[in-house]
Amino acid sequence: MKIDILTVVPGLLESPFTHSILKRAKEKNLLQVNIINLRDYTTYARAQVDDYPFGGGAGMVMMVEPLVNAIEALQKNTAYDEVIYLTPDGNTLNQSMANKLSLKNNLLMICGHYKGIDQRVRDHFITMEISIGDYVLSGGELAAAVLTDAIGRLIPGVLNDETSALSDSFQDNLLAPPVYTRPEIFRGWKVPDVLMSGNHKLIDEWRHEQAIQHTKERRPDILK
Ligand code: 6GU
Repeated sequence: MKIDILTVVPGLLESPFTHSILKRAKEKNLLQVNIINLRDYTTYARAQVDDYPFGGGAGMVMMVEPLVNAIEALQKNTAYDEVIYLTPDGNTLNQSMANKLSLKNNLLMICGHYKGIDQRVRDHFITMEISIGDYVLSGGELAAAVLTDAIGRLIPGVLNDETSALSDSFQDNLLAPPVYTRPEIFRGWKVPDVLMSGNHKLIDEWRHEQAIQHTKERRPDILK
C-alpha cells in the first residue's frame, strides 16, 4: 500500500512511521508513506497557502488553488482509492473503517489546518472525511499519523502473528481481555490460575468472559 500525506507541516510527520510496526511494514515493502509539502504547490508569493475567510470571522482558510494543484499533480502519478480529508467534522474513525482501508492500494490524506480547507476542495476532490474523535487538534497531521498507524498494522503480512490483530480490542466488538507475563507472582499479586493451567480451551473461555465483562463495564455501547 502507498499512503501519500499532504501537509503544511511535514516536520510533524517525520518520525511516526520510522519505528516499531510501521517501520517493519516499510522494510517489508508492504507500506510506503510519502510526506508531501503543500507549499511546494502554491503559486502565491512567500509560499502562501491560506487566506482570510470570505464573510469574515476568526481564523484562516486553506486556499483552493494550492490544494487542487497538489492533488491533481499527485493524481497524475497515482490512481487513489480514496482521497481522505482529516477533519474534526468528519466521520469518527473506528476499527471497521481501518479494516476496510487496510485493503486499499493507494490513499491520499489531506491534513487540514487553521479553520479548515476551502469547501470547494471538499466538494470536488475529497472522497472520505475522517475525524479521530470528538476533540479538536491544531491540525490534521497527528490524525493522519493515527489513521496511518491504525491502517498500516492491519495490512496483510505486517504483523508477525497474523492472529494478533484478530484479538485486538474492537475487532469483534469486544475490548481485549487482560494480559500477564513473568513473573507469576509479584509482590504477592498472582497471575490468574487458569492462565497457568495449560488448558487452552479453558483459557480461551476465560479470555472471552473477561472480554465481555470488561466491555460491559467500560463500553456497553459497543456490545452487540
Ligand atoms: Cl482529523 N483534525 C483536527 N484538526 N482535529 C481533530 C481531528 C482531525 N480529529 C479529531 N480532532
